[in-house]
Amino acid sequence: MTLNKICDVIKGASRVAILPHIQVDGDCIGSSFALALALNAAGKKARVILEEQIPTSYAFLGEEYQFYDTLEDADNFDTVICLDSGDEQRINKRMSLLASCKNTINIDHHITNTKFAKYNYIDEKCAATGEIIYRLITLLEIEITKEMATCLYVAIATDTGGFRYTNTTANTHMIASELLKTGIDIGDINRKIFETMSMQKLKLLMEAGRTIELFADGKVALVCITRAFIEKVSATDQDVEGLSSLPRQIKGAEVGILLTEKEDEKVKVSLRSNQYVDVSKIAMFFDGGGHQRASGCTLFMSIDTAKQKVIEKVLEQLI
Ligand SMILES: [Mn+2]
Repeated sequence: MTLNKICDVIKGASRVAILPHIQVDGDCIGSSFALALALNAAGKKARVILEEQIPTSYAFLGEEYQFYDTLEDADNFDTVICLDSGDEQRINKRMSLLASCKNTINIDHHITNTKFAKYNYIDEKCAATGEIIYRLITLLEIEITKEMATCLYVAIATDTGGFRYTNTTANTHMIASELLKTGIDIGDINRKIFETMSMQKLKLLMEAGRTIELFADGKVALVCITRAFIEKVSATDQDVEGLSSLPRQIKGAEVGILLTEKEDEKVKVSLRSNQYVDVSKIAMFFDGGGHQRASGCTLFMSIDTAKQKVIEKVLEQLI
């Protein structure tokens, strides 16, 4: 499937639902808002449909969205576009919108994407789905406004860790360069997305420091955040989200693991690696997915059992 074909399908669309994945991150929400702005500028009726609140750090990107639970005209879309979502679980309840829709499109950059839509465009060479959306808007010959550029910049900057991760390419910088030409305020954007944290997040960071454990001569670093602690400090999912890159920052660590107890017997596992361990293999073993350097899965067991199982698998991959 080429991006030109996706472009043709979108040109024929009139009422479009845009679906970012659950556990909203900067890439999926930035890509979704940018595409909605672009399609609406082209005279279509596009709406971003969510299942949960947007993390406060991304709230400045826009308010033009609707919650799935309050949707009344669910059958009214002729096209549904899923963004940055590796599998159906990431679309969750909103998969019902795909069932009743003529044209379904899936645009993503996860190598593990299950191609669950009618039209799938997956480019794993792109650092962010935002890069693909930039190309798509350009192909559609829609002028990229400052507002769209802000959304796309957030998408790309967050998935590349501020253009620091190795997924960043020359093309990533070329796109960023084009976005900057629209006059976006990168100082303000970067402060909002990278240099602002809630008090709850700071408390989580301190807890992470307290619970950290090292394995394999420090090559593996693990942090556990329990439900009880999350409740004690009234932390939200978004407060927990940003902790995943912390353990692998310890000097000597190759793999960093964050275990978050979501509910009793439900543990979210975030895996990150620095140089050579392909953590997507570990995530896929546990029915999760992701990239070589960043992936995740959910285990339905106690946090202690999850810890043992994940450590065992990570140590296997280390050899
Ligand atoms: Mn992404």
